[in-house]
Amino acid sequence: MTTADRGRPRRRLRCPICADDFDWPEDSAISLYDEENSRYESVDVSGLPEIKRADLARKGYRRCPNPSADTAEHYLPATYADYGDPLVVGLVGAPASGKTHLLTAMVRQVHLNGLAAHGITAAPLDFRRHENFRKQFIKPFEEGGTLPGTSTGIVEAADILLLRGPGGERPVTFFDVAGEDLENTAARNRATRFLVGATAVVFVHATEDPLETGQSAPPSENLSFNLAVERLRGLPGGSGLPAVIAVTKSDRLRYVPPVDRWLRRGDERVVDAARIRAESRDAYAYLHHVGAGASLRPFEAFTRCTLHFVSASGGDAVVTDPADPSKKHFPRGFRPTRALEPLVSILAMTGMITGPEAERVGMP
Ligand SMILES: Nc1nc2c(ncn2[C@@H]2O[C@H](COP(=O)(O)OP(=O)(O)OP(=O)(O)O)[C@@H](O)[C@H]2O)c(=O)[nH]1
Ligand SMILES: [Mg+2]
Ligand SMILES: [Zn+2]
Repeated sequence: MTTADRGRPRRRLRCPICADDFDWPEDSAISLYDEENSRYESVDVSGLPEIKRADLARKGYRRCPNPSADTAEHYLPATYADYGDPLVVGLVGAPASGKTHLLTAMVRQVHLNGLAAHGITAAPLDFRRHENFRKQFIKPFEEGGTLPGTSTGIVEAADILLLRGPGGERPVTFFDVAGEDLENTAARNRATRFLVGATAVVFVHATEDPLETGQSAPPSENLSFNLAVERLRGLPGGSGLPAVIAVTKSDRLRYVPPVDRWLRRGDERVVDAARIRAESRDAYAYLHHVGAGASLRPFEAFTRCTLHFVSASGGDAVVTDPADPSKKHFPRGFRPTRALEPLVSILAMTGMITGPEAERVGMP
């Protein structure tokens, strides 16, 4: 806790992990993670000088009180309540649609200062979580390997960052669960609880590989989108949630107009509402044309929604070892294209990027 925080009214927050609302505790106990014994230890920092207390808080955690007592013990960064309203961004899409690769490309680029053109800088807010994300996802991806499918039953956030920009300083939590969980209709499936606390959603639709023969037509239903849309719309203010549809694996369409034009633009340096509307119109037409109208549900359901052509890897993965077809790598390395654009639209729609253009993003 920093000096500025003391004496201010208790803050009510929603935990991104269990989705419970609670008053952020004002006491000066924080938990530090003991790597050696793999456990959190509570430390009373009240007797320490301010500078040391702030330093420990930045590295420390707070156990979520989880008033509903419905989730296993979990911790949030001790400074989670020190900033503006938290953003919670969830990815939704079918199994193998490309959620994990897209999130990895996005988070990596954010850390490489990819949002600088929009006046936004990033730092990990949860150092342990980010280190884990880096080791498990960013590093193997940079080395050209494909990432494994996400295990079912994940309830924890993938990464928690702190973004600083014209719209203030806000924590951003990303959720990436298994597509199989997102298609599960069991009401008590905990892995999709993040939807209750989500403040923005990235719906991920994968383009079909035009080179693969004998492939079935795209399904006329998108179960993961449907379930998430219905659930989100049932929440108070749900239809006002900013949403984006990321048409990923667009590298497969790199010679197909008008996708080729969008991909060639690379990362954008300014937010231009008319340009985003034009890309959304093209992506809408593409999905409609290939019979993937079911993937357009979020566009109909949410008042602010943009569509983007993206590629996390820049190309298709190939089998490394014919004896083990599950092992694949990207032969041309890892070249994300426009992977940040869905996040930029979300940041514009949530007020992290400010100005008249940002205010018009995703408006009908
Ligand atoms: N061509 C191409 N292939 C991609 C891209 N992103 C992912 N893939 C391929 O799609 C496969 C599935 O991607 P994942 O990111 O694991 O998909 P997911 O949606 O996280 O899947 P689950 O975790 O099972 O729900 C990967 O193994 C890659 O081979 C992309 O941008 N372009
Ligand atoms: Mg995954
Ligand atoms: Zn919680």
